[in-house]
Amino acid sequence: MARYLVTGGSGFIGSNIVDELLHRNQEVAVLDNLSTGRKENLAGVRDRIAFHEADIRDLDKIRPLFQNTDYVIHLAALPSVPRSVADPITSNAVNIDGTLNVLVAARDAKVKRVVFAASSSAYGDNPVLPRVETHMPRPLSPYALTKLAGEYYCVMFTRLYGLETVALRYFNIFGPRQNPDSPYTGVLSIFIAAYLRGQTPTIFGDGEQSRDFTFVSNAVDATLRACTAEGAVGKVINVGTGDRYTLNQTVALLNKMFSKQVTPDHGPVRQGDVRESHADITLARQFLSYEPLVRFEDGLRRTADWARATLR
Ligand code: UD2
Repeated sequence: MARYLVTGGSGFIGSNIVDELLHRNQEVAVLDNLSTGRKENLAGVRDRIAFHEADIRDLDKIRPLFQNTDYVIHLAALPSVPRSVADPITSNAVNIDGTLNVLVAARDAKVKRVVFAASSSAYGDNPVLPRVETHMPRPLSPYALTKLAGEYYCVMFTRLYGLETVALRYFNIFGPRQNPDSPYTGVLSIFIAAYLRGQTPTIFGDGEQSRDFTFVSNAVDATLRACTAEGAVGKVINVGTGDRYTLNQTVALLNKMFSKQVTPDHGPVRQGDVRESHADITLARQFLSYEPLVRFEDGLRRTADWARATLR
């Protein structure tokens, strides 16, 4: 049994990782300030984990939590491109300063490895598709830049201090527990909630922007593999599916799934928005033996089932 510390473990991706770790009989501690994470996400496992309410911006407070830890899965962050455009200073403080604190605490506690949730947004408007990790990053938003800085810190900590790190560039993760009621959540959770509540979704732009929407269980699997995979240390690795869908295609799928004929409203293109996104997952296959097991349409169905059972 190994001991895992999951920062951001109350969040959407974090709580899914915690569930899987417990399923694998691992020991789990969660560090979360509950700013975007929710206690309900851990309600079913609360008595099986150690929960620490703390903010990664507070190094003195988080330091002791890293003692006797084998693996740190660092997900705590302020996600969202538009949030970062509205308030770049807070996104910077949490995502960059906070990540630096996590790395310092992990280094000093001599943890075996840190796996960092990086983001596909790092590629920005680089015109080449699919995205390969060697492509030049061209961040378009403060959020993208903060996630890229986090990766650079990870790679640097491996070189400078010998702390094992792996940075995973998650590509638009979606699935159960992605909160549709936050304005800064992922588009699919917003759209599914709109279908269920009889509301009209809004597409920002013409709907021809594309994403490599990745069901959360694929990201969970890749992340746990990254904790122990030999050869992944010091690397930046895409975690996606290798497929891409436009928002218009997504709406067509949802219309079919819900047997509706919804015509979305359209609004202006979001500032800092990426136009196309599509992962090359060769490195993940090579270094993590990763294979996306749940494809987009299946993931969409599972997410809709969850939303149906959960949402009001
Ligand atoms: C970025 C990253 C993603 C992750 C995420 C965290 C890219 C390509 N992806 O997601 O990997 O790090 O940030 O926040 O940068 N939209 C609508 N209507 C809505 C909501 C969104 O049309 O009601 C559009 C939005 O303008 C965008 C697309 O849907 O073109 C996806 O938006 P999102 O917020 O789900 O995720 P995105 O791509 O900013």
